[in-house]
Amino acid sequence: MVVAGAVFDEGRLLAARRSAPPELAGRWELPGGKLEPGETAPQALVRELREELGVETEPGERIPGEWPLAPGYVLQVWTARLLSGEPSPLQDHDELRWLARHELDSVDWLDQDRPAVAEAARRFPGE
Ligand code: 523
Repeated sequence: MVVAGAVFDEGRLLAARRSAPPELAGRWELPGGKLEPGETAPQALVRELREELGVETEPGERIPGEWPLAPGYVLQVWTARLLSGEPSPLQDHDELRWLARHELDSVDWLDQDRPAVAEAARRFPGE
């Protein structure tokens, strides 16, 4: 399983542009990664966001749905709140953007992330 985070801060959602592998490079995703043995999805999410972006986060609720990836993998998404740190593209990404609700269509999301982003859009804080 792969877990990704819908990270919200100040009413915006964090989008990350992949730098690898070549077939995904340049497309945007909700950041995250594969579960390691023994991890729960929220634990994996906190670890991946720390490794990839250098931030501490608190997982919130799971966004309903499960989206197929490569054979044997599915994508699940959890909301997450930024606790500390300023996200920077340390690993796997070459650009980050904070998107307001009306800007969600301004980046080229990975196909499999689109339905998750649409669901996440319904969870903008204060809306
Ligand atoms: N996706 C994906 N969307 C999305 C993520 C976080 C991942 O489609 N929001 C896909 C991309 C890869 C696979 O899931 O095909 C694994 O994601 P990756 O490479 O971010 O996971 P890692 O960092 O755990 O992978 P390894 O480098 O292999 O450990």
